[in-house]
Amino acid sequence: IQEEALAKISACADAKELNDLRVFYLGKKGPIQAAMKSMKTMAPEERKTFGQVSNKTKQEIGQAIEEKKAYLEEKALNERLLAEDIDISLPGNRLPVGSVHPLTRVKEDLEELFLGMGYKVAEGPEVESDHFNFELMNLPKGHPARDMQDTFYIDENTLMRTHTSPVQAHVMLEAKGKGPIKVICPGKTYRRDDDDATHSHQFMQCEGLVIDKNITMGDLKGTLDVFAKKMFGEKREIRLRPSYFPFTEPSVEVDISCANCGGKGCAMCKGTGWIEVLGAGMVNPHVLEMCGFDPKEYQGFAFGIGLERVAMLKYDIDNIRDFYNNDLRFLEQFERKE
Ligand code: FA5
Repeated sequence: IQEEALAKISACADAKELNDLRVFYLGKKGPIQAAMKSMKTMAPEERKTFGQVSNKTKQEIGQAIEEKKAYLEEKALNERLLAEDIDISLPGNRLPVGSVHPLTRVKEDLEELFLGMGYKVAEGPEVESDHFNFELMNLPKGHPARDMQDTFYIDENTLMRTHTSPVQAHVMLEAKGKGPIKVICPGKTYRRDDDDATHSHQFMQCEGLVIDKNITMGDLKGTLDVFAKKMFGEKREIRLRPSYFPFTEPSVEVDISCANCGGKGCAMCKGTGWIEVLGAGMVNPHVLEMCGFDPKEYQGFAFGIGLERVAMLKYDIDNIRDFYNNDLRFLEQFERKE
């Protein structure tokens, strides 16, 4: 039996076959067990020897099976490792990588530009109080200029901020009447405007605020000039139009020549050749006062840039909705910055 078993174990080539052999030779219905049953009728001496031989046979077959099992397992592992061999010199598969959203890109470009001019970046809440969004901006309840910014109200005193200007008030109050202040505040803003090619009910602005002694309109104009040249290149023109904002006096609206039609007039610029990108002005002395600054000692200028408008000019995009539709064909055009 042992010879036959060992020969079969040695010839066996896979784990299942080996297990069948184990069950056959070492199991209850196997030939060894059958032989051991005949021990009952043997003389005691003979039974002893027979028992010893049987046990030894069982043990040796068991051991041969274990050894073969270990050998087969190792063989299988080696074969698998060989099959999975990785050639590290082969070129890798390129994983799809997203691109930076054009609005994020414009925001980062603005941050880089103004950080380079010594500004800090400040943030404020998108859900804002009426007090900060309007009252501290010189727009008390019932002020007609509130109509300029159609508002999503949450309750009587809480709203979705309509501009980034309330961050000005947060920064000034934190400074407790002590200048200088030089900050930009980029972020999301919300208005109940009808969506069209250049208006969205949710858009982004970047506020700028400078407070110091002896700040003039010349400083504002110089700063906007640097902004326009760095963002759009030397060729793009800007124009300042007198305007009105309750929080600045005097106030201006700043337009940049339309990239789409080169100033001739098209649908994007509504035939004017110019696109309004920001509002600005000298901080109204009343705002300075309400936010803890003495207007006799300090002056300041502020501006509020519409980020979508900047991105549209920069990348020749003719519909503001493209920023918010998440169409990959649009987004893929903006490759990742190195
Ligand atoms: C303001 O929001 C002022 N807070 C800006 C300001 C700041 C003036 C500091 C003076 C001093 P205005 O409502 O004009 O101003 O908006 C500023 C810019 O936001 C606009 O020039 C435009 O580029 C952008 N904008 C306004 N409404 C929308 C809209 N619905 N969709 C897209 N962009 C918009």
